[in-house]
Amino acid sequence: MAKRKARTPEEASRDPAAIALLECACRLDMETCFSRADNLVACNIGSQGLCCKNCAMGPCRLVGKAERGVCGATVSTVAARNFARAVAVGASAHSDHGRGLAYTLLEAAEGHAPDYGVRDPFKLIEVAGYLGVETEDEDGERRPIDEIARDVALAALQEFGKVRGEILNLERAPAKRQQIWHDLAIAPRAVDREVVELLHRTHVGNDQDAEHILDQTMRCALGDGWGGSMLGTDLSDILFGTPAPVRSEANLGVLREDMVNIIIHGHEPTLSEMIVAAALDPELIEYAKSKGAEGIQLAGICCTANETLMRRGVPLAGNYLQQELAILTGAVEAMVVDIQCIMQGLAPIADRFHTELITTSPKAKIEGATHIEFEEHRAMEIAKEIVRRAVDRFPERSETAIPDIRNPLVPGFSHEYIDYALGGFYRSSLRPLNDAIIAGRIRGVVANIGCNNARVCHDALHDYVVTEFLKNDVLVVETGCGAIASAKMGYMTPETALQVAGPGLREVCETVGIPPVLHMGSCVDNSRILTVLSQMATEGGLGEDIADIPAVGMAPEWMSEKALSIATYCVASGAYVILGGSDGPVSGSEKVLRIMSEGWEDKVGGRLEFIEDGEEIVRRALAHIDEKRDALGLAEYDPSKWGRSGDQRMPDLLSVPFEERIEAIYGAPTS
Ligand code: SF4
Ligand code: MSK
Repeated sequence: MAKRKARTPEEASRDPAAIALLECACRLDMETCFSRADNLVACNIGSQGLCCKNCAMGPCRLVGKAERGVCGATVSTVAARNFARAVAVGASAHSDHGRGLAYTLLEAAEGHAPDYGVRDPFKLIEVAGYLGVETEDEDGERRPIDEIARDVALAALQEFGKVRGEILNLERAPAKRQQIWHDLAIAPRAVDREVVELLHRTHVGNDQDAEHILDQTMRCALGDGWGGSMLGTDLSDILFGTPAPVRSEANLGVLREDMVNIIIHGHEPTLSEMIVAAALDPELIEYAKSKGAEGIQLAGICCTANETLMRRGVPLAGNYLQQELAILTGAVEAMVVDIQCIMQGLAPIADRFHTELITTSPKAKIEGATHIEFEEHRAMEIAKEIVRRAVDRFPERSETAIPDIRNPLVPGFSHEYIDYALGGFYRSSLRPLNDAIIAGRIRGVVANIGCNNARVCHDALHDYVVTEFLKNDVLVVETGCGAIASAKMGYMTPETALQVAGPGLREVCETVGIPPVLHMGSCVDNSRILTVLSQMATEGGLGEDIADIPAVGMAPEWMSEKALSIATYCVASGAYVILGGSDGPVSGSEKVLRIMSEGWEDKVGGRLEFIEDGEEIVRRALAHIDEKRDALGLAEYDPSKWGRSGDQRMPDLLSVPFEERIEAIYGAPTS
């Protein structure tokens, strides 16, 4: 098997905690995804989207003189179909997550899941409005919350398979955007229907026009963004609370030598919320003490981490490429996983330590792991059982290698909180953000999202592009593993603005007291970014559509099919999106690359590009932001106009310990 030269730890990651553990892996002669990426050279044909295995006459590899498959399918058809299938899978993953939350809300509202309830009734009422659920009875009295919750859950479930009509949340987009979708006939009807139709179209002998396949790909992805994912976010907020700033820490140094460490990993907040509660149970803490530990420490990986961080302040152990490394610390008693982005490589590594790998979802078992299936109606009982099992492992722990590396952060920027931060309770609005962009204090907005990829130096592209955008007065909003990368860099505290941000962005961050990089949540929470962009477009002064705003979306280290779905729904919503780290999955077809860039720009105002190099990503993103500013008739970006109004107390705050700094900015913590 072809191999490439093994990278040194410093070449494989730019995160010092990851580097320390990669050195540890070398010493212990343990395989990780980093070494597997070195040992396994990616298939050059598949990586360009040129291999079709949609029927048993293939696989057909369209390279060299082979311009058509056995059935006659062309390079562009094959590349478009491969991309479409990936988007269908990504959209399914997000949307099935959203559907799961609708069932949890239904069970809770009907009294079958006593450990859950409506945590945010205001959000429930708001979402009821979007889904056409009455919140008052015939006499104008507020209906009981559980009744509204049940009807909201049922209305949400309808969105997946309704017989007629369109996804209701589309009406949350600017009017101009809705018109574009309708004119092009790409407004999604029901989430499941668009996925099924897209897969159907890619069957052998069906849709064989790349542009036509990609139109349905946009429709399917829109069903994810404005359907499944948006419902996932809304229903999570209803069940577990709408995020607001909390304080926490990020990186593997959050693991504790003297405590039982439990890592929660995956995507759904349903079980992890219960584990957070179970870990605070005095009886279980006493039980941990009886085994020689000081207590129980939870930490998260991937988007389960982001969900519990945003609402409960549970610290981040790390992002996607750190899951195996967490176990390598030797300090993890249990890694509890649910769905998505969970490496099968965890099982052999857990086997070498005392760590119990516990799968919990009926949708995701891993050979070699303990499976404790999660059931909503006895959620807390199961969560306690899992915590107890972790505690039982503590006495088996031997040598540990926890890197003493962690950074403070303030996450929790739901779109509701951003409104509040900018305008206060009485006039919450995005007006100050629009005004700052119009004036040129903020040059534009970048949404930096998405994964890590073992073939790209871990966190290096995230860190590079975010640093450059901050220096250039670009406000950065983040979700997913990109957000975790910035958290580990220390970019998510308000005082970061003083050290890194350009002069205009710094003024805004000082005035409002926000970090220059806003953590907006998990992968499904990219729907929060759609909401912010829609609000910015309707607020006034920045055009009338998402396509008019000086904003760019990017996933510089993407790897998952979900990232392709996110990218596609953002483009179909009018955004310019860059996927980094490689030439992209359709690089074998010039025609498909053109359809996704110029073609989509003509149709929907957004474009998708694949750019390997960080400097080029930044250059094109800034050029796009400046072009949009110009088209809006805004002042040319000129940083020399800003930066003379700094709050002199802020530098002083930098000299006091983190806890006191945060308290000075956000007030005393609530228990
Ligand atoms: Fe080959 Fe056509 Fe079958 Fe694809 S669908 S494997 S191109 S014969
Ligand atoms: S977890 S999809 S690696 S962002 Fe949402 Fe991270 Fe990408 Fe998974």
